[in-house]
Formats: sequence, structure tokens, C-alpha cells
Amino acid sequence: ASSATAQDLAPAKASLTAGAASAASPALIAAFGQALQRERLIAGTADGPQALMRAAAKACRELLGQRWAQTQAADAARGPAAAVRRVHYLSMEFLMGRALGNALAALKLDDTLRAAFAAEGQSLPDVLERENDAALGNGGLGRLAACFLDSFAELGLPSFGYGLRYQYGMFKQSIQHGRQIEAPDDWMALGNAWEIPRPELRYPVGFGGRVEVQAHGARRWLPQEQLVAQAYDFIVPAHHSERVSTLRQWQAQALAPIDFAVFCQGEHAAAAAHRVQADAINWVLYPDDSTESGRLLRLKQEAFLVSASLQDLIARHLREFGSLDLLGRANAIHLNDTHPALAPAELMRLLLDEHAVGWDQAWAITRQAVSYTNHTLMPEALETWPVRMVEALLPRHLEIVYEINHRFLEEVKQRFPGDDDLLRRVSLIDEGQGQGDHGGHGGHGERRVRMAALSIVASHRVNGVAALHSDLMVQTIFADYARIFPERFHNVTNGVTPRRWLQQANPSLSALLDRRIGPAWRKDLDALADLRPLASDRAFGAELQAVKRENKQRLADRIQRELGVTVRVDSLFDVQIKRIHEYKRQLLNLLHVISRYQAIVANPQAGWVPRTVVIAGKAASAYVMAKSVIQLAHDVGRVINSDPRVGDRLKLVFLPNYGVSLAETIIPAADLSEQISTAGTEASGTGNMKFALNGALTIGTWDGANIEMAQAFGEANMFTFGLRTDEVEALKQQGYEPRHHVEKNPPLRAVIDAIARGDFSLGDSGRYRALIDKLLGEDVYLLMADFADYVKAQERVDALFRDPQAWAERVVLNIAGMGMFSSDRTIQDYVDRVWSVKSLG
Ligand code: T68
Repeated sequence: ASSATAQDLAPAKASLTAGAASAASPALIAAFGQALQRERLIAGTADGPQALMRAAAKACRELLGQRWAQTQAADAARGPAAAVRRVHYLSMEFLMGRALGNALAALKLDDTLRAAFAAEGQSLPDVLERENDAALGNGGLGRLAACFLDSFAELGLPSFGYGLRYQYGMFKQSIQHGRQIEAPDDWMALGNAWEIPRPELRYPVGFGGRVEVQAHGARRWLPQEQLVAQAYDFIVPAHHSERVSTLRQWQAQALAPIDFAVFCQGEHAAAAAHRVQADAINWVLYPDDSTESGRLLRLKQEAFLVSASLQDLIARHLREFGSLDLLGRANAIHLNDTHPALAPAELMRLLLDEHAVGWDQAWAITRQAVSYTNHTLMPEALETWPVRMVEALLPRHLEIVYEINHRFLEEVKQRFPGDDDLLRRVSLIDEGQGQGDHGGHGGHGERRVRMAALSIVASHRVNGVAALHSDLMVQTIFADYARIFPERFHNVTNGVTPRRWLQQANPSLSALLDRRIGPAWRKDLDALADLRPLASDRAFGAELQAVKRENKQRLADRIQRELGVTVRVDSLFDVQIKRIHEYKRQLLNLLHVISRYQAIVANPQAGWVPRTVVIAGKAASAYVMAKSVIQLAHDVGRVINSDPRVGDRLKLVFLPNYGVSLAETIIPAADLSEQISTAGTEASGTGNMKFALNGALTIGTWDGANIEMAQAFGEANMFTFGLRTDEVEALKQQGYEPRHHVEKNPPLRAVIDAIARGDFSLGDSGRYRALIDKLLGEDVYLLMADFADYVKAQERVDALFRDPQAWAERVVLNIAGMGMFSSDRTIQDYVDRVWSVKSLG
């Protein structure tokens, strides 16, 4: 990582080196004392740990606020010659989780506050537990954005994360009669001590209306609805410097006050109807898109995020540079998937219509600034919007998209004369005549704007999130664009922040690493490689096992408390936690569990390695199949866990309401990490990295970042199985017959029959009919084809687990190879390949 850009970042880092931890301590104690007093005055009999948590958060925020001001001043003083551009990371999701533990670690004040809490009769972990997760994301994409903010701070990268201030985050999941129930996640009900309202940062955002042509030909948008975006800042601290990064979240407000005349007539709700409309923008993360009004709200959210963020960027740039000329050179605008893909259209609009820049210059600036990360290969997940909807909501943006498209297609025509089919395929507009060849909701006869196409055409860089994914991206969904713009496409493999996912989640392992290889890994995760010589060190292996056991005990206690199921701490903890999705194949996991159950019942004395299978994850509220899988997990768990013939040889538990904080307690306790997506479907995965970093071995397919992990620590140290992408392709080509795989595999047959008979659903043979029909019919994700090999891999897992020393050796080699999966490395790669001035050519 000794590139020029790494050095460019160094001075910013050095100028803000962390002072001695003790220096901040008196200030924190004073601020904490005051905040606690206020908490008690206001809240009266408020619950003790809750008041302590809020007071501590406020005190930390005060200290971090000073660091924020210093960071902003340092960045603003960099001047036009700075080689590192300021990064603006636009994302509809930031899955932050809790913040207090991280802030205390960054400020090196955990011991100070531990003592202060103890004086109040409370423990640090109990207080930390009182903070609600900021669950402002769905899954991997949102959590990746949160890890990136952490690395922006750590690397001293001038940056802003931009998002929306959702009132309700990811829904709360509870389970009733084995079924998922969703409830709103009112995470700010008791306020949010972390955010800093910025009432002075307000920008107008419009919707609807029409475009007016002015005398000299200029065009101007006259929106029908006018809102205001107000900023709230959320601070993310570095751990090895006093830098902080900022997540700026927008809150929509009505521009007009209440309609006084209407109000006076007693029509109170009607007088404020426009306020509810404004509010709705911030209500929920990802409004249900199964209705037209849900989709419209989502489009409004995307446009709102983009407009406010770009106005903020332009205002800052003008303040620092005095003119727009260098905007594209000094600023990177990064699109976290296509959700903020209106950004190029909005930037063009602002430059053309509000700042009187000519088209060519505006387009050059836009292309320099914008870059885009794709997170999925599944064509049906590619975002498109009906032209009709964009026209109604954003008429001027649609004009600009048409103009971008016109110029782009002219260029393609010149370079590939006569290839009309190419023009049709790459156009930013899906004319709605094909059979949905561009995925999304295509092929319904309606014209649609292709957001990925817009993102690619307007970007100077496009990247995938793991090597395989980036390769497949240019071979499949973006093959045409890769032919037209080969130099734009790159790979940047994902990573995770070791601060949260190792240091905070697993303090015992962290302390053990410090004792054995010193603390260098905390600043540079590559130092984990120093563990390699310890792989055969028996004493170290035993210490690792002791740490794992401690973490497993904590999880076992939680399982007992929450679910009333007793699990053996010395059993193999086999874990699959992630969004429930067919391609992630939680169902394959369940099929294996059922098969094992049947084998145990048939032969109880066969020397079974005891297993605890843990599953957690949320299903999208409208995703019927995923919900059915959750129900099956509960049905199967109920039967197995209460069958006396099984005893403690096998348990299956589903932990409800999966989220960042739950992951922080589950991951350190895992022995086995299930990463079993159909090859070619999981773009990267990041949970896979968190598990390996915490000393779990992976059972996984040759997919996403599993591949790079296997390469980093040796394929022999991962349990790989299943068809690879080329084999998946070939099997589908030759005509896949799932039934054949069932017929030739009696144990699989027995599993399918048991589910179909209703063995797990109290004889209700209809409950899982749709699920079974899918498996025996299309089986899009090839569970039947991969089942036998999966079971064999699970047998290899058992065999190795019987030999604790051999298991520990593999664990050490896994951890030792995980250095490159730090998000610090990922961000350095983004700087080098995507955001640096050099990448502008
Ligand atoms: C995930 N994508 C990928 N999407 O599935 C995962 N999608 O392989 C990858 O590791 C991760 O991104 C980070 O790159 C998502 O999480 C979404 O959550 C999402 C949300 C809205 C619309 C579409």
C-alpha cells in the first residue's frame, strides 16, 4: 500500500495524531457528569443504564465535535493542488449499528467510563446494550457503507457519506407461531444522542411541475412541490488519529407553513397535508415496492438524497475554490449501486440551469466526478424506472437523460456502424418492446430508464465488489458497455472494518493476538500474517479454543434466555446469518439438517459430532418463499429439538431480529461459517470475512469473495463444495433436471418426502408444497444438484472437528490470511483505482 496516494494521505493523518488517551479523560468525565445530571433532571426516574448510555454518548459527541471541526478545517485548507479528492459517498443505506462502544474505543476512554459506570453500579456491557441499532440499511450493501465510513476516518480521507435520516430503520422481526412478523423499528423514540442538527445547512428540493423555455433558449424547471432538505451530521471517529468522518443525513421538511386559511376553517389535517407528504420521505428505509405509490416514494427518496447532497457539495466547492472549473478534479461522487444514479442528471441540471455552465464543460465535470459500484449480477435486480414516472416527478432530469442518451448513442453509432441491436441494448431507455432482456421490470411494454446504463455512461470508473463478480459483470450484464468503454471497468474487493468486527466484537481474541504477535495488527491488519508460524503451536491452539469457548458460552446463554433451548457449548456451532434469500440457500442448510436428523434417528450410536445449527436473518415483507423458509426453520427446529432420540447431538435455533449488534455476538462464537450461495450469485459477501477473522472455518461455494479468501489462506483451509460458475452454466445449458438428482440420492429423497408429507408441519402436507414444487420443478438455484457434495463437505467438517488440534491449526491459518479483507485496504484500493486524480487520465 505504499502507492503515491497512500503517501498523499499521510500528511493529513500526521497533522492530527491522537493525543495521549489520558488527556481527553478529564474533559470526558466533566461532560459526562453534566450530561448525566441533565438526563436525571429531565427524565426523573429514568432507567439507570439508559441514562448512563445517553449521558456517555453526549459526552463523547462533545469531544468528537471538536475533532470534527479540526478535521473540516484541515480538509478545507488543502487547497486546489491536493492530489486526493474529497470523496462524496452517496448511499441510500448506512447500516451503522451501535456507536457508543466504537466511540469509546476510538477515544481510548473505555476504561474511564467503565469506572464511571461502576461507580453508578452498572457494567459497561449492560450500558452499551441500551443503545438502539441505527439499522438504516437492508444488508451487505448498507453495512459496507458503514465500514467504509470507519475506514475513511482511519485513513484520513477527506470525505462525506451522504444518506437519508430514516425515522424507522429496517423493520423489527419477531416470530409468532414460527412465522415472521414485521413491526416498525422506532429507533429514535428516545432521541439520538449522536446526531448534530445543522439547521444552517438547508437546500430546496423540487418535484413535479414543468420545464420552462426562456427567451435565450435556456431551460428552467418550475417544480410544483417544493421541499427543504436539512442536514443532520453523524460523526465517525478514527482510532489512530483525531480525524473523524461525517455521515450527513438529510431530513425533508415542508417549505410552506401550514395553510392558515384552511386551518382557521377547522380543517387542521388538510392545512398540513403537504407536511405529511414531506415527512413521508423520511419515514422508512425501502418502502414496499409492490405498489405504485411505494415505488413513487422510493424514487422521491432517491432524488431527494441526490439533490441535497450535490447542492451541498457545490456550495462547499464554491466556498473553497471560488469557481466551478475544478469541481470534477477536486471531488469524487460515488454511487453505492444505482440507487443514487440520478446524481449525474441532477449534477448536470445544477451546472447547466443554476450555474450557467455549457453542456460540454458540465459533462466533462460530471464524468470526472462520478463513479459507480455494482453489487449484484442478478438481472431482475437491476433498477429501472418508468419514463412516465420520471417525467411526472423530474421532468427536467428526464430531458437531460434523453440528451445524455442521444449523445451517447451517436458515439456508439460512429464506433459500431450498422449495429442497431447494440444501440437498442445499450440505450439508457428500455423501449419496452423486448422480453425484459435488460432485466428489472422490462418487457411490459412500458418505456423505462435504465439506471445502471446511466451510471456507467456518466462514470469514469465502474467496479464490482469481488474478483469473480467483476469478471462476470463484464462478461454478462455489462458486456456491451465493457466493449464500448473497456478502460472504465475495475475490481475493488470488499472488506470489513477490523475495529468493529474484531476489536469490539471479540475483545478476548484481540487480547490474545496482542499477547502473541503484538498490537501491530490493530493499525495494519496485514500483520495478522505473523500468526502463521503459530499454526502448529499447541499452546496457542488451546488458548484460541478457550477464547472460542468463552464466546460460545455467551451465545449459548443468549439462546437459552431468548429461546429456552439448551445447547452444548462443546458442540460445533454451525452458523448462517444473512438476509433470507433463495440464492443464499438457507434451504440447502435446512435440507442438510433434516438429513442429519434422519441419520441420527436411524443410527443414534454412530459417534455423531454434536452440532448446534444457528440461523438468523430477515425476509423482505413481500417475499413469500423467503418467509416460508423461516417457517420451515422453526418447524424443523421444533421437531428436532424436542426429539428424545436426538438428545444433544443436534439442535437447530433461529435467532430473531438479526442485525449488526446480534451479529457482533454471534460471529465470535461460530465454529463454522455457512457461505453456500449458488456459484455466480453472491457478488461478494462480507459476513464470510467477519467469520474467518473471528476464527470460524468456512463451508462455502466457489462464489464471491469466498474465492479470494480461499486463495489468501489456502484452499485446503476452507471446506469448498458445489458446482462452479462454468459448471452451473453448462448444466443449465444442457437442461437441468432436479428430479434426477433426487432419484439417485435416497437420503435426499427421504428429506424431500418428509417435508412434503408434513412431518415437520403437524401433518399439514400443503404448507411447503410451493417450496417443494419449486425444488423439483425449476430449482433455479440448483439445491438438488449441489446437495450431495454439500453433505460430503459437512462430513469433512465433522472429521476435522473430531481433531481439535488440527481444527485449531486451520483456524490460525484462516485468521493469518485475512489481512487483505480489512476495509482499510478496500478504501486504499478505491483511492488508487477509482477516486485518485490519476484515474482521470
Ligand atoms: C450485497 N447487496 C451483495 N443489496 O448481495 C453482497 N439491493 O454480495 C455484497 O457483499 C454486498 O452487497 C456489499 O457489496 C445488497 O446488500 C441490497 O441490500 C439492496 C438494497 C436495495 C436494493 C437492492
